[in-house]
Amino acid sequence: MGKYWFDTLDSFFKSSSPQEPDYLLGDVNSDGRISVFDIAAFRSGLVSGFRDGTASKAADIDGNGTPEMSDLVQLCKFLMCETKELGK
Ligand SMILES: [Ca+2]
Ligand SMILES: [Ca+2]
Repeated sequence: MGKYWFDTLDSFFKSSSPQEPDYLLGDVNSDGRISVFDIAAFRSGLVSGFRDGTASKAADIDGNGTPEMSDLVQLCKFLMCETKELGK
């Protein structure tokens, strides 16, 4: 394939790829992974407010728009391997 097709396909895949969220669901402290530290960050977020909008979105496990106790319970269950996926 020539450069034309490469450019055409390249722009096609770039334009059609779904928009990646700028946060990882459950990664409340934004360190790139889901761990027990996120539970601590979640608890302090519930008590005194989340650090920023990204932390708040990462904490909203069930996606209902509000990080709340039920989201924290889901995160705890995920970390204890009681559930395999978050947000399902
Ligand atoms: Ca984390
Ligand atoms: Ca929620």
